[in-house]
Amino acid sequence: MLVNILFLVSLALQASAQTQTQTTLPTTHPVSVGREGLNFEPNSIYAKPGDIVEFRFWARNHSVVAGTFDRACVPATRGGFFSGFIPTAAGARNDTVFRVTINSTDPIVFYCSQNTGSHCKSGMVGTINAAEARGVDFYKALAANASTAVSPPRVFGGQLVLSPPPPNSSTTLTSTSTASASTSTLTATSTATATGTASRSGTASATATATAGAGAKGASFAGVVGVVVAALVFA
Ligand SMILES: *[C@@H]1O[C@H](CO)[C@@H](O)[C@H](O)[C@H]1NC(C)=O
Ligand SMILES: *[C@@H]1O[C@H](CO)[C@@H](O)[C@H](O)[C@H]1NC(C)=O
Ligand SMILES: *[C@@H]1O[C@H](CO)[C@@H](O)[C@H](O)[C@H]1NC(C)=O
Ligand SMILES: *[C@@H]1O[C@H](CO)[C@@H](O)[C@H](O)[C@H]1NC(C)=O
Ligand SMILES: *[C@@H]1O[C@H](CO)[C@@H](O)[C@H](O)[C@H]1NC(C)=O
Ligand SMILES: [Cu+2]
Repeated sequence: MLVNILFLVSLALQASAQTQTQTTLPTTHPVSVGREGLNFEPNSIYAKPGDIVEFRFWARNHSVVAGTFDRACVPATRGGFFSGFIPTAAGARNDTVFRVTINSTDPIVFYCSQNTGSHCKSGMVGTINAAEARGVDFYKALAANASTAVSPPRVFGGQLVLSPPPPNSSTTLTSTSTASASTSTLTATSTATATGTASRSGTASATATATAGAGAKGASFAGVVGVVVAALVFA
């Protein structure tokens, strides 16, 4: 097993004058749909209000629907979202992504409603802000008992946006980190992107940590310095 570690240090400087008591920049959470079989990756997402969960569709013909813990593979009766079906050529990622804005920290479950191949029943499900005890494995077990998956009549609850993948995205990793300035009156966010290219096939993962320490109480804020260390491990 070959292990390569890439350290990437970046400085993020943000200067702003704040008049509100709290500011938090939104983060986008990418989710691959059907990239490696019938699953969402990641399938357990934690997002704060204002963040965006961006579903990126790979080969076959998948969808994403918000459901409930009450009835697996059936759409939520309040709120929710449905991307519609996004048929995609083999080995490709569709240029169209589906973006859902997160409005609260309430748990959300979602599934793929493709019945050709029983995607939901096969475990093509995920959660956002779910508790561990009632999380993706819990929903997966419920879904395994569902007979068919239900699609809402039309796309709603998010935006289909044209967002082509970068070249050779199959070997590109992106990690996003969030840093907070630790004062009682202020929160700031710095975002860093780490990109690595795998030199051989295998699984790869990236982690990033960020720290920030700056800030002033009251009405003005000088800046935030974020130091990001990303490690890419190729197996
Ligand atoms: C994708 O799946 C949906 C639902 O099963 C179906 O209505 C649609 O025709 C499929 N599209 C293609 C191109 O296969
Ligand atoms: C992307 O999805 C659209 C449907 O939203 C479909 O018409 C198109 O053929 C797909 N593109 C690729 C490259 O698969
Ligand atoms: C699935 O169905 C079986 C048989 O009806 C039942 O014993 C089991 O408890 C169910 N599992 C879940 C997670 O609902
Ligand atoms: C958040 O609110 C927007 C605007 O009303 C809505 O389109 C979106 O579907 C909501 N997000 C969720 C996860 O329900
Ligand atoms: C992507 O990488 C492969 C080798 O891994 C190379 O042959 C191909 O030309 C690259 N494509 C682009 C668009 O850079
Ligand atoms: Cu699917």
